[in-house]
Amino acid sequence: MDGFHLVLEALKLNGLDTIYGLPGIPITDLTRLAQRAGLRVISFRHEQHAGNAAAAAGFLTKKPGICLTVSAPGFLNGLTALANATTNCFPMILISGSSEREIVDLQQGDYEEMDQLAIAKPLCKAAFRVLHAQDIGVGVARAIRAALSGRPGGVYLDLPAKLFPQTLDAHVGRQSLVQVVDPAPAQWPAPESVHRALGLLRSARRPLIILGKGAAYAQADDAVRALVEATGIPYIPMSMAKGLLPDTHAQSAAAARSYVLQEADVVMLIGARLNWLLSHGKGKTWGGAAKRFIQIDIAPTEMDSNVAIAAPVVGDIGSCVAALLEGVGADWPRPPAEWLGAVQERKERNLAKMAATLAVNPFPMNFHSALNVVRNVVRDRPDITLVNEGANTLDFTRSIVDMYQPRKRLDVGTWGIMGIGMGFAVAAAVTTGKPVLAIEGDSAFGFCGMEVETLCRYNLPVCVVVFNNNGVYKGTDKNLGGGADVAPTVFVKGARYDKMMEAFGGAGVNAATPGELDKAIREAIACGRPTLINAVIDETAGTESGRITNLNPAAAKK
Ligand code: ADP
Ligand code: TZD
Repeated sequence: MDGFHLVLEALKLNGLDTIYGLPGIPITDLTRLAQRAGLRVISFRHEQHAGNAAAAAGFLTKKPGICLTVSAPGFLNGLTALANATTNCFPMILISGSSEREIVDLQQGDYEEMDQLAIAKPLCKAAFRVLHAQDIGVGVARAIRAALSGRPGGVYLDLPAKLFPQTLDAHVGRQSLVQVVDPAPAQWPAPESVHRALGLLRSARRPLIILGKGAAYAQADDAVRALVEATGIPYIPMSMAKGLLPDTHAQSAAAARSYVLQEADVVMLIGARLNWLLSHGKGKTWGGAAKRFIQIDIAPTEMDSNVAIAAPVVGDIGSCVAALLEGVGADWPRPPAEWLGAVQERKERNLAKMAATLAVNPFPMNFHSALNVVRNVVRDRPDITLVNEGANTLDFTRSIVDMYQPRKRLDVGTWGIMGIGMGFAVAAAVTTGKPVLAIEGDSAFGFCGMEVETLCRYNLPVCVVVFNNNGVYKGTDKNLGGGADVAPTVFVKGARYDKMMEAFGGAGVNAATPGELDKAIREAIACGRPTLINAVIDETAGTESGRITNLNPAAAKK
């Protein structure tokens, strides 16, 4: 048994049956042999998108997604995805071939020479190198455990070219493989931490629950819902936790988000960090007043990272929520009626405002009129996965399009990274076998657009909608120097992104009205053929940086 087969058998033994990658020296044969061994190999046009697919597959399945690349440049292309996965707490393993250790370490100039292990280390949870065939089983096992246990994240596995032709007696080889037992063991919270949290929650006058993508990842959907419902506490979902409970749930306070963040006195975070997306738990967003926080998280060091956490509950979300539920029981007091009434009033007012905005039908379309179509499609097909990136396209989609099922929304996540769209869409289609709708800003799409060929090659049921407003944020900026070049944020006007999909045999549609957009999306979903819809959006619509204009240094502003 040679190194190639040992790697593949180690993956298979652990139920890892799909490789997202891009072939070349020294892993070309690994991709071929993988297909022969019955693994699914999804080959991309650029490693970053293969890596993004692996990361999304990890989030969706709770098994590490596998990305396979060649050495140095391919490895570096995959590294952005590995770092992004780690930042988002998605489990993935980047496996890269590497060149001769002896030559790399003496810097003698090998083909694609690079000390990949050293470079990967600070950007992921763990990094391993296997030098001997008999260690492949252990290497893969360690990578799986590192990716899945505790806070999930990215792992790098370095496989030098010399490893693959090494052979072991087949029997010895098979015995060297490790089937990982319980890679993400349940971590029960300490009873006193549960007691402390319940005491604080009970004392609240204006309690709030925030669900994060950690809660979505944990796949403890029924328990999370039961806890929310048993306490009667209003909740808001972070972006990728949308649909964990249906966005139309009576207790959702998403439409009154600013109000509840400002007014709440006790906030229970379930799998959400107090990072920039929650204004670090302080300041104006939080009403300027100190809140008392309960935080449920598997990472003990997450506590107090921004503000004091009054009641940390450390453990996996399934176990923590189950323990809290037990303490809540059937006679838990409803939150004060005054609080629930105030939240409800704000919510109704904002929903009415939104309905009025969505009812306007301007020409050209704006974000709202186009997204009203998407909103209705997802309402009718709640099982589709919605992938979303851009600035305005992201922010408006998040607030306008309701989600109804867990883990059906994938987006730019913790970094706000552009270019995840096509990789995430491929992973969603491959892992769910259901249609995918990717709502993409025209700039965002440009980071990964070549992967439409991948969609066509594997005939994946992905409908990409490019919100084309002729530029980054919008298409109306002027060159401040007055020269002939367009402004840095402006693209070719009136571009036809739909033609890109047609070039590879998929369907391309240009949609200028909500009616055309609705028809095109529904047809794409019904027939399951890769489709790209160029949605023509008013180039004056949108604001700079979408909702995070405040993070944009003012110096460059006109
Ligand atoms: P969001 O962006 O939705 O606010 P974050 O990515 O900031 O969410 O936070 C996710 C949190 O969930 C991380 O702190 C991570 O440690 C935690 N987490 C991930 N998986 C689990 C799990 N199974 N159990 C408990 N906590 C988890
Ligand atoms: N590069 C990377 C990898 N990630 C980024 N987030 C950016 C650059 C900066 N950036 C944003 O934060 S949003 C965005 C960029 C380039 C694109 C916004 O334009 P869009 O969306 O066309 O995708 P809207 O809807 O027109 O705003």
